[in-house]
Amino acid sequence: MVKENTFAFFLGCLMPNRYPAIEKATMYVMEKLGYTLIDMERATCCPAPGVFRSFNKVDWMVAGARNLCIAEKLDADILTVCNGCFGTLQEINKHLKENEEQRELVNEKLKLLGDYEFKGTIDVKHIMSVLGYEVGPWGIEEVIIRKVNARAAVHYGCHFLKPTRIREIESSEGPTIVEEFIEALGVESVRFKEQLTCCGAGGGVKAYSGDVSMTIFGEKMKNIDEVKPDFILDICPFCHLQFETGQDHLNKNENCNYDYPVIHISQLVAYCMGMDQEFVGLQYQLMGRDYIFGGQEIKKEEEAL
Ligand code: 9S8
Ligand code: 9S8
Ligand code: COM
Repeated sequence: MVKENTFAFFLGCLMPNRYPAIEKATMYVMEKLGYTLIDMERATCCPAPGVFRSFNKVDWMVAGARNLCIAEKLDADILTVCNGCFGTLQEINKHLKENEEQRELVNEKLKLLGDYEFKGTIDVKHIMSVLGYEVGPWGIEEVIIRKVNARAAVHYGCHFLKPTRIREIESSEGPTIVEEFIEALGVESVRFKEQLTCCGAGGGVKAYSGDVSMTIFGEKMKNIDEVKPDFILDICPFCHLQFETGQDHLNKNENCNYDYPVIHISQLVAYCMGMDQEFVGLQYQLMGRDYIFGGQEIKKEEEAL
């Protein structure tokens, strides 16, 4: 039995190295919601699904299973805030639970790495599904102290939803989990053309060809710009990186003039729960545009659950 209301917090690579504010915001949110987060000592890259899996599926599974074993030893389900990490760990976990032959193969190789054996005792969760399905829009309303009065372009990213058969999140073609949740925070989601396509970073594309990645991203930004949102909301640090650095790239090289704040779901929720803009990392993302998050104060911090 895994520990209740406890997660082994899988950091991945990007968040701790590039976006510590997302990490801090996640810890703030989860702790305020009554969850305990445990560090996963000696965890490595998940490894990134679009990159490692494409080269060697067995090695990808072994390295991923090693991370899963760390959480198994902690008796806790894994929490990730990244689509890529979720994609890898959820898929390997499911695959090895269901497939004895592959489990034996991976366990043989795991022995070479030390005291690791995949048993299949835990689950892997993305923070968006914890917020959307377990806490729920109904539950979050009780704990927020301010609502944001703004329109967001929601970017789901690929690995959270697909492959549908493996993820089992909800409809991968018409998802509503993010929209329904952020409505409770006072955020209106504005639909835009080809909303569910890739940001252009994943699948090794950004590393292999910056140009191709920016062509895909340029289309995405054009579609977002058509609906003029107040900010872009993501649920994945890699998409986050693409939206942040990609806008600068397009401005410098393609004569664009984009300046949309990019905000991860953890940051948005932390802000609504009362975390200081400065700590949540938003003073940087918003670049002085406090008004976006001015919002209405709905209750005092002491009154929130
Ligand atoms: S780990 Fe290494 S590159 Fe990354 S952030 Fe999310 S996907 Fe998993
Ligand atoms: S979209 Fe396509 S592969 Fe991915 S999830 Fe995050 S990065 Fe952006
Ligand atoms: C994207 C991860 S979040 S990967 O580049 O597809 O591996």
